[in-house]
Amino acid sequence: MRTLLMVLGGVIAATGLLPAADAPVENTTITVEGMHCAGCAKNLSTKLKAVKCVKGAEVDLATKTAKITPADKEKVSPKALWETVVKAGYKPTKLVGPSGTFTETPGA
Ligand SMILES: [Cu+2]
Repeated sequence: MRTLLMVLGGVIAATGLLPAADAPVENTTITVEGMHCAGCAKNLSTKLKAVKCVKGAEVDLATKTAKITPADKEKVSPKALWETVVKAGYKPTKLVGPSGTFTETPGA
């Protein structure tokens, strides 16, 4: 099963449906546990938008993800985003962005 998934992933990447592995990642996606309703999602979105250099933040309650878009040519601190989620009262479990992938508070 695992091998099949890897093959499928390769086919999808080769057909260009997904960005190639070396394409620059600009957005940051955070997996967030602990949101219960649309109010939670809106609250978190507002707080993430207030972080330095953030242009947009879309929080999806169903998929438990927050997608953060940086302002033009700016780099958003993964640590600042992670801490914003924690301060808002939710639990970040994974952050994927230009600086890498984190499953605990990023160092900078
Ligand atoms: Cu709520």
